Amino acid sequence: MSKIIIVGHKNPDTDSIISAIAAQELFSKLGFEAQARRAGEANNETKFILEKLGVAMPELASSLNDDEAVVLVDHNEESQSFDQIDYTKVRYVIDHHKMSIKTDGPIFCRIEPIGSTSSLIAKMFFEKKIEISEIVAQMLMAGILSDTLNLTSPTTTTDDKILLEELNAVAKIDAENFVAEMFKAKSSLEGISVEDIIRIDYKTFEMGSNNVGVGTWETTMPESVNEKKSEIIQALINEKIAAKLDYIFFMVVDILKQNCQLYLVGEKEIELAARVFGGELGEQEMLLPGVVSRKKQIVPQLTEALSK
Ligand SMILES: [Mn+2]
Repeated sequence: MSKIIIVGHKNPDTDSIISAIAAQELFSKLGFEAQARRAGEANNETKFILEKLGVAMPELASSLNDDEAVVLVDHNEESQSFDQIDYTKVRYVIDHHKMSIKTDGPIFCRIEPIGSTSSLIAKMFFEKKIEISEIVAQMLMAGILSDTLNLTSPTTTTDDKILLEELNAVAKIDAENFVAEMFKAKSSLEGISVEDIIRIDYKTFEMGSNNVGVGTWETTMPESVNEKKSEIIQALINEKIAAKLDYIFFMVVDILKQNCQLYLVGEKEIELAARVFGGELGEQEMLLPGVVSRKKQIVPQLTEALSK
């Protein structure tokens, strides 16, 4: 039997790393030789969770051997996969983003509009009646709480809430306390450069004929990021030029106040944001009350406007 490599997206967030580790347990218990990998440096929140639970960070994904097949978690867009991936080796996709994969033959595919990929992995454990270890149950709870911003993001579904309760029957954690510690770690700028702030949760998208970069920084302390705003804008401009992007945006998401300051690096971005979101314009930024989700509240709206 071939070996399977399970990997999330580049610039991995907590959900991307945790769903890979949990899927490793799932596929191992289903009889596969499975290994979780990561497609980049983990963020401070993910490092905090794995350290707290005593779980090793997966190794970086690298070139695939001939006998290795791939399970993609938390993404399916080729531009978001690790650089050395060979898409002909993808056998399974488990994801909660829009489908953009094209394959030569049939593959297994589980995509649902649900709050996190961790929720989907939990669902698969329960559906297949496979026992979840306490530590994986704890990790999956962290993955759900992280990706749904403690069940406040508009991406949150009833399933996510039910799955959290089912998981906690095994995990037995104080979720409120845990999530407060997670968000504190997520908001920490310790050891984080301006380039890191942009890169840590950054994705590029094809919107019509445009290449668009959208970075996010979720925080309970937006002031600490705003202090570096001019440096961040300059770094975004550099990235826009280096990656030959048509537009670049950056969201500073206030997890507690549930809003987003959308940084706007130039006239093009200001014009587009005014047209699409129509929020209150400040100095190279727009305040968007109630907006916290790139996937649901930013990317579809920009894509629609740029596809006309
Ligand atoms: Mn996710």
